[in-house]
Amino acid sequence: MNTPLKLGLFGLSLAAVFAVAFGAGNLAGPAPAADTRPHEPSGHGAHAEPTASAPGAQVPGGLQVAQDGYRLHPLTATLTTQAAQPLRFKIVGPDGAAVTDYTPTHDKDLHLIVVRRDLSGFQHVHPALGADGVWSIPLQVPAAGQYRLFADFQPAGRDKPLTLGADLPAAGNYQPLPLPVPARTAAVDGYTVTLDDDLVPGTSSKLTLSVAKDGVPVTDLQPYLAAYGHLVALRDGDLAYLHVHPDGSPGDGRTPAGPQIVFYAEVPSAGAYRLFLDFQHNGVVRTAAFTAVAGPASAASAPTPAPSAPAPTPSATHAHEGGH
Ligand SMILES: [Cu+2]
Repeated sequence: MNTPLKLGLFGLSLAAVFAVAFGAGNLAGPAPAADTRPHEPSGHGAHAEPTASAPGAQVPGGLQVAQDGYRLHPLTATLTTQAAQPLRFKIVGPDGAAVTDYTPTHDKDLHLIVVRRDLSGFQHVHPALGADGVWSIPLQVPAAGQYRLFADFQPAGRDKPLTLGADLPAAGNYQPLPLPVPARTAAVDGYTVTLDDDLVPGTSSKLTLSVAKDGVPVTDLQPYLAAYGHLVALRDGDLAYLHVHPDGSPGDGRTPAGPQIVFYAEVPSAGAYRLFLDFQHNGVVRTAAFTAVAGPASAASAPTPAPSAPAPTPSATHAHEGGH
C-alpha cells in the first residue's frame, strides 16, 4: 500500500472517530463509517429500522437458545421413549438468575412445545414452576430422534413474549419421516378440521379452521387456553416458530364457539409449514395437524422419498396435564 493511500485511510478513520465523538457527520464530508444517529437498543441501525419492524421481517422465534438476555437452559440431557421421566429446565434472565416471575399468555406462564426435528411427535404441555425457577414435567416421546423444545413465555416486566428453542435427543433407532403432503383437511378421533385459507409469505395471514364431527359442524367448542383453539406453526427446514394469535376470545360477544376458529399467523417466507391446532370439545383436547405451503407450491422442499420408505407415521401425540 502506498503512503498517500495509507494516509488517506488514516484520515478517513480519524474523520469517522471525530464524527462519532462529536456527532458532526459533516466534519469531513461523507464519513462512511459514521452513523451519528443514536443506535437502537436492539443494535439495529436507523437504516434497518423500517424493514426490521415490517411484519415478517424480524427473525422468527424459536431459532435461538438465547435472545434479548434470556436463555433456555435444559437441566435434563436426554428425552426418553421408555417411560415418562422428568424434563427439567430453567429460563435464565439478563441478571443471570432463573426467571421466577412471568406474565401469563394464553392462560399460562409458559407453554412448552416438544416436536421431533422431522416435525412428527408434536406435544404441547405446561410444566410446573418451582420456587427456584426450575420448570418440570414428566415427559415421554413416541420415538427416538432429535427433538426441538420451544419455551414460549413472557417474563414479568417485558412487553412481549419470547420463544427460545433447544435440541434434546432421545436415544434409539431413529427412523426419520417425510413431511406429510400439503392438505386442506386433517382428521383426528372422528373430527375433521378444514383449513380454508392460504398462507401468504412475508405478511400476517388470516387462517380460518373449521371443525366438524362426523360431518356435522361443531358449534360448541370449549375454551382452551383462553381461546377456542391454540395454533402452533413451524417452518419446515429450520423449525422457525411462528407467532400466531387467535382472532377474538370466548365471551367477548363476537367470537362463536365454532365451527370456525380464526387466527392470524406471521409467515416469514415462502415454503412449507406444519400447523398444529389444539381444540377442546366434550372435555377432551385434540390436535389436528396440517402441512401448508406459503407462496408457490414449488417453494416447498420436495425431497425424494427413500426407495423403501419406512412405515406409518405415528400421529401427532398430545399430552396434557388435567385442568383445562
Ligand atoms: Cu400452552
